[in-house]
Amino acid sequence: MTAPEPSKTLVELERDILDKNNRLAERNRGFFEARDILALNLVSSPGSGKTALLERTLTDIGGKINFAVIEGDQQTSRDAERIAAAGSAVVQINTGKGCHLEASMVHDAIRQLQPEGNSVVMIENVGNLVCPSLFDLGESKRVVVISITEGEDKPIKYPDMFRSADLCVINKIDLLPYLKFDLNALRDYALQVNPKLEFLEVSATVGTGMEAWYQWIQQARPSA
Ligand SMILES: Nc1nc2c(ncn2[C@@H]2O[C@H](COP(=O)(O)OP(=O)(O)OP(=O)(O)O)[C@@H](O)[C@H]2O)c(=O)[nH]1
Ligand SMILES: [Mg+2]
Ligand SMILES: [Zn+2]
Repeated sequence: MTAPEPSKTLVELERDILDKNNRLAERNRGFFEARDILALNLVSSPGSGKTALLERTLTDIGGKINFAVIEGDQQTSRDAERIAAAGSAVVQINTGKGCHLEASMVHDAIRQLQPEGNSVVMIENVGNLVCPSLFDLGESKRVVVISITEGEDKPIKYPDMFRSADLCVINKIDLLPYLKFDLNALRDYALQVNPKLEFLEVSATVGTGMEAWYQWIQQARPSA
């Protein structure tokens, strides 16, 4: 017996999903652009310190810049609770079995958050170095966070994520004395897949390098 002919191949189904996502992403982008909002999509493997980076950012410059945060995780509101404690408006999205945010989810979150004109919307994606790279959320810029406990070779193992990012934030540099980690090798690997990638080195918990991150945010804002 032969299997029934599927009406669409997997590749076609995947293309349909991505096409639909791209259309919705453009709507989100239009919303952000019309209001001079800087929207950042923070992507990384689990535990690189995305929420820690956001917490410190909100504490340090939340008084100067209007922030709104969208938190993506498979389960729990733990990150949203941390962000709320740091004083920002936040919406938590739980993706359940899903392993990335999609433009439609961000669209719903924007409706709830109603971010003000000229604000900065931080979208913390689900910790996953693979498929978040495929899904445009309508962000202005994509920021890949890598912590130095993950190894230098991640950019060449997960090239799509580093290729699609505008900025690479290297986090946990306070741990450099305890690890065998070659910062130059990480940069070289990342530049192999994306010669235009920018880099910042920070420690979200100690605070090292955060000033440069704040300057990068300021310069990326449409009003800058
Ligand atoms: N030493 C050190 N630890 C850090 C730093 N940033 C974050 N951490 C720790 O790393 C762990 C994970 O941090 P989170 O901010 O939860 O990471 P995340 O990327 O938001 O994690 P997911 O949302 O689960 O993907 C926590 O124990 C943090 O305290 C840093 O700069 N230095
Ligand atoms: Mg987090
Ligand atoms: Zn996924």
